[in-house]
Amino acid sequence: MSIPETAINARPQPSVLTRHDFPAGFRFGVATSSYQIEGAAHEDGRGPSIWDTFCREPGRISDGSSGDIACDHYHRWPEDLDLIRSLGVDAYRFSVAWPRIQPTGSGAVNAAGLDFYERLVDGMLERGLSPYATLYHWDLPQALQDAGGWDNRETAHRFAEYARIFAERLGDRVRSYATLNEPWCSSILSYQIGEHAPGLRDRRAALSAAHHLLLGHGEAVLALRSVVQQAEVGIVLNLNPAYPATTSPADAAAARSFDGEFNRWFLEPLLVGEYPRDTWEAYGQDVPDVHPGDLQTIRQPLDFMGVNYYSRGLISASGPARAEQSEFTAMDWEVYPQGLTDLLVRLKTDYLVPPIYITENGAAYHDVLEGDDVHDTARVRYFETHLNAVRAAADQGVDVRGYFAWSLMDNFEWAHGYSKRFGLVYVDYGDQRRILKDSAKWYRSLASSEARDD
Ligand code: IFM
Repeated sequence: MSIPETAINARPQPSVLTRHDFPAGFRFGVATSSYQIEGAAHEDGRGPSIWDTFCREPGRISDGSSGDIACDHYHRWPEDLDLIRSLGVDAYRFSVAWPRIQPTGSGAVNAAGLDFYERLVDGMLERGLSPYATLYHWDLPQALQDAGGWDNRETAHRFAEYARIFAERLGDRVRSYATLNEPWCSSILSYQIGEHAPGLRDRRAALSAAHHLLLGHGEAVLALRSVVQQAEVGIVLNLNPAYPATTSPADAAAARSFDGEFNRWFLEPLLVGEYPRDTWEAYGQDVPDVHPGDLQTIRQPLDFMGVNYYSRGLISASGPARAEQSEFTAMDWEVYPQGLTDLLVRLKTDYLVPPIYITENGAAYHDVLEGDDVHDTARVRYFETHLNAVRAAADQGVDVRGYFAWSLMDNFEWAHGYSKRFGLVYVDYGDQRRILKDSAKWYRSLASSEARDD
């Protein structure tokens, strides 16, 4: 869809949404992840991760880059926390790099790694920001990959051990823990589709990885709760609601099958304690080796469910379809805010779902830096329409507690390198300057609006 010239030239407008449009106590935040922003890949005892390895393999990353330097957040974190504070938000969702804490994924702990996250968390608390920690956002220690990665059941146990180590040090200051970010990506996208590290194309290995990720989640929940009595523990899923492209029964069946593989394969073990039967049968010989007791371990009571929403799946019997009349982002993802309302209402209707946080939502666009400005009108509209979608779900009784914009700043977008910009804040990778886009100013006007007092 083309955007009118007048909209392109418009100057930043404050948000018409305010905190009063959301439930009492609703939290606004921004999100990032370790490998995407930290850089300092070889400093202070950090061990190599699967992404360090993957980035060095020719052809894996579209611009040939890596997270070696990224946004240099490892060194610039005080300014970055000041920046977050200046946006008026309540909370910061960050992730912890496992190879900084345990360089080989097991055994010896690297004190300098824990020290870094302690400084970071203390810095948040000093600025009045609540830390929302994610323990695994894809940077698996390479040594564990060498032993089979998530295809190896042992990795689940190692993950729980690492979660315990982190909580023993930071548990007096970090209350909110998400175990995993988007296990669909770290299993299917990484072991079956081959687009993410370790870049395999093996469905059996992918389903085994997904099972061990979920098992690691369950074991980590137990470990976290045993260390931090007040812990609020959850998991973050990327959910992609599926819509049939037409009213034909064949498209409806295809959409149901997509939903099984993408959404229910993760939701149901976590919330029901079973894999979805239709999808299990469709996977045939490739299903994972589930040991007695695994599903009980996986189905831990959760304090929250993190939902990452970007777009919907429009599905036909012959594969993904495209709604040509729609607007698409620079990722070629359809802008479809109604999907977020539908998804949230469905989670409430179909499952005994815990309170929900939107842990990621945002869009990449082709931003243009003009002096000290980026007039990212389309991104402002994306945030506004999706926040309205969250509000609509809350009005329908969904217990949604907060919203984290993805992302605080432009960063390393995995296989796309630095070619896709998701930030509220523009990063000039030449000199690491941070420049507020119009969307950051818009979000600030919302987050800085007067809080509800009921
Ligand atoms: O950048 C990623 C993030 O790491 C996980 N969720 C989706 C984002 C955009 O692709």
